[in-house]
Amino acid sequence: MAVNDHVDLAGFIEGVKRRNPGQPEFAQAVQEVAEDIFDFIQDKEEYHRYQILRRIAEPDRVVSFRVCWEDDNGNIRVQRGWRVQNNNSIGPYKGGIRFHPSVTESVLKFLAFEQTFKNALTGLPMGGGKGGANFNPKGKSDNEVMRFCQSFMNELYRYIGADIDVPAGDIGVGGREIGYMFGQYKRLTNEFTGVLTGKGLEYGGSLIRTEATGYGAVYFLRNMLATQKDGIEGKKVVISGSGNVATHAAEKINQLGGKVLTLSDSEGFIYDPAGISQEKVNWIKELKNKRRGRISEYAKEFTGSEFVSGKTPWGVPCDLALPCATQNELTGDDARTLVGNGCKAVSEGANMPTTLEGVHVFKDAQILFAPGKAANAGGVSVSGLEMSQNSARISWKEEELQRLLEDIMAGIHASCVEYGGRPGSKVTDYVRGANIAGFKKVADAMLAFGVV
Ligand code: NDP
Ligand code: 2IT
Repeated sequence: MAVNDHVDLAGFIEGVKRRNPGQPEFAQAVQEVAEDIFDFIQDKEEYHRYQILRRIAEPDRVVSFRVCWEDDNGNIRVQRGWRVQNNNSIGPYKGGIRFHPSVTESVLKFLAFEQTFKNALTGLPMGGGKGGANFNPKGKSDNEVMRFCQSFMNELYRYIGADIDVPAGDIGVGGREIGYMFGQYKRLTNEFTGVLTGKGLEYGGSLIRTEATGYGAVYFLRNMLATQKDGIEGKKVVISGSGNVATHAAEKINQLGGKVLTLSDSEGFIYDPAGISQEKVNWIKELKNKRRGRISEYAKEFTGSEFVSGKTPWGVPCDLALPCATQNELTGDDARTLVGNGCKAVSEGANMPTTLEGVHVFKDAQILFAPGKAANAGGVSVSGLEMSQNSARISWKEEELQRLLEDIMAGIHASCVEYGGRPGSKVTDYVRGANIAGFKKVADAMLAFGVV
């Protein structure tokens, strides 16, 4: 067989697995995209000839480095850090940094791959990247987190820059960590540029960046429901996670008249039949961001609620579901339970929270299902707007940013509808729509560059 003969989908996935041994998350993310792209490019010879999907699924580079730091007891600790620069065809690499003990090269490669399509969907000029370390910030003092962030940046600074690669937050990386990393970058380079997003408002951050991912996921949900002449008001909503994305999704659901029944963390979920009101969401933000506590404490604070240890919330009957914690937190069985309980729509606040089997269950049931690369793009969109503000050395007003965020989410929804039609399906296939619309933009830029 000549090297560039077309392989079928199974052969392609087989090759991805063979070239990336022990990287199941990466293979899963590529498969989810390839299932739609193979069909789309069937009659498009150029995409085959130039091996576009094969090239997008091979990161431009993966940098891995040692991160040493000293804990409060004087012990020397050694972690591993990475930056995956997946594709910069439509703009500088852009994507978050994750600090969590579960971080591996596979996880960051899947996230950087997904980010490439997500960023293309926003319509802003951003390529795809992701980074992180297998560092566990839980239980660490402020000083330990600071020393870790500084040591991480001592190596990362060589690979990033406002026009090269612009990291931001993700799991375990919020305003505090971005502050420490930006401070170290500035010290090392003697440069004040928009090299990170999610910065504090005092030093170049953008209004509504903190809220944008959770709010955006709910705007996307609202757009999907509107296609069925439905809305969020009066709906019962199940949300997982209790971090940045989950709490702001809960906040927006409350503002739009829905009732949030659950939130969770890695130890279990809380169920509050009275609804997790805005006042309660504020209490959780304080618990998580200031006291760095656990979600189980909620059940002790609010009578009538309960904490269910070691379980995810998908068994609680609901109209709408927003997985906002982490990858593969919603299995095929969970998806069948949700569908069986009459759930009408799912909007992924997290990246790849639904397993491939779960995605197929939602597609087959023809419920409204928004994949993370479309639904959670609000965060990186406002990051893109933060980059523009930094370049122009101005700060836009909140109203303007809110309007832009809603517009961008509506634009992504429209792109998914444009490319997500499926014969015999009564609803848009948002997975297919997002994959094809994101792919097309990056692929066409790559064709323009020739073979590089
Ligand atoms: P946070 O660190 O603020 O919160 C993460 C939440 O998810 C916590 O409640 C955490 O619980 C839970 N969680 C993390 N890992 C696991 C796990 N292995 N099993 C069960 N629960 C877990 O992160 P974010 O809210 O920022 O991120 C949540 C998701 O949203 C991620 O998938 C992220 O990639 C995605 N995302 C984030 C964006 C952003 O702007 N921040 C943008 C787009 C997507 P615990 O405290 O117990 O670890
Ligand atoms: O997954 C994501 O889109 C993020 N963690 C946000 C990335 C960013 O650059 O704001």
